[in-house]
Amino acid sequence: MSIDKKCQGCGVKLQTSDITKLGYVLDMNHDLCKDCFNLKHYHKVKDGIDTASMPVIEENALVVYVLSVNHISERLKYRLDRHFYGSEFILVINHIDTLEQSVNLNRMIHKLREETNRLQMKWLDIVPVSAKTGKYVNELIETLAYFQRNRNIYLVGYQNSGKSTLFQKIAQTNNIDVSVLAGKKPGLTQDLFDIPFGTKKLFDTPGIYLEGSIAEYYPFEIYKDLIVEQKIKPTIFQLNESQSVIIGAQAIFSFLKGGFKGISFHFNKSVSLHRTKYENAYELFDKHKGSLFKPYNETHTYVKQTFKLNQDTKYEITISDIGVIHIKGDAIIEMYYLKGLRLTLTESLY
Ligand SMILES: Nc1nc2c(ncn2[C@@H]2O[C@H](COP(=O)(O)OP(=O)(O)OP(=O)(O)O)[C@@H](O)[C@H]2O)c(=O)[nH]1
Ligand SMILES: [Mg+2]
Repeated sequence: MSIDKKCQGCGVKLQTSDITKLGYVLDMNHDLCKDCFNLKHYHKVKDGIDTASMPVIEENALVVYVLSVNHISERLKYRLDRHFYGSEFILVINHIDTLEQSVNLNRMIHKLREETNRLQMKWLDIVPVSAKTGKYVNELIETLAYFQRNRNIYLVGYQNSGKSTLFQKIAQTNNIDVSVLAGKKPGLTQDLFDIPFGTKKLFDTPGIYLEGSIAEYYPFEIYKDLIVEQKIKPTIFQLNESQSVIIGAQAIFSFLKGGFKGISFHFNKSVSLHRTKYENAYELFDKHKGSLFKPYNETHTYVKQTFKLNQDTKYEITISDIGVIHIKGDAIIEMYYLKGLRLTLTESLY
């Protein structure tokens, strides 16, 4: 007789037959699969991303859409508010501890509200939090309790948005022990986890795959230092037309037209920012890729795109989960970046 047993770290079904497949354990007495064991005890993560889509949840739930500020430009990719039949929705903006002190959260929420009103998206509330530091988590718990109305609550969102970290924090606040693991590998959680909450339950769910993540290009040991997870002190370059900034080996930003501007780059310290003349940029990059401009992989290819930015609008160029560039129009810019890497140009929310 075989007994189904789930890994307590990620929720995958445990198995003893194939070491190369998910859920492997030496014997069924173990509670963590091989991957979660390595993560928990050695901070080692297996490469490769699970491309899961929407989690399956019951009808008439209270859905908490956990959106990291790292993914804020992707907020409308899926209309989650239409996806889960009969449910109501709360929007949680996570990772706010990574934003600069000067960011006005109220203004950001106001802009999000305006946008969602325009699109007739119905959020019961929009709550900013830091799952990591616990900031505003008590306020969120109060909001959830207020809107729960005898329903199960589900934390839903992109991979790496911080659902499991938030789940742990809420559990901890209520003195409940949970085993689910959190970490920088996108797609860590593989199945539902639950704790009692109010009259019913709170569920953590597997994240929704967001393509073009930096984790698709490098092994964990490299991409873990590129993903934004701590407060970023932006670098502001005063650029003239025809100047470029080489961003690690991931991208080249070129300011083609627009006079003289202060342009801010929000990247981890581990990503080098190298300013140069546009006419030299590509040659310089080719010459020093792999040495000055890292991490470089010779199998990677790049694409080039030009954008026209309108006057009186502040823009945000988001390069996957590694950083953002803020620039005011009007301007013409060129972006050269890893083919397939997620790159978005949106109006800035802050
Ligand atoms: N700075 C910061 N980091 C956070 C915050 N919340 C989560 N993280 C980090 O983000 C990474 C991903 O967190 P998880 O909680 O595993 O994300 P998830 O949404 O459960 O991811 P999947 O299970 O893959 O869907 C981890 O390294 C966390 O430490 C936050 O509020 N601030
Ligand atoms: Mg998770």
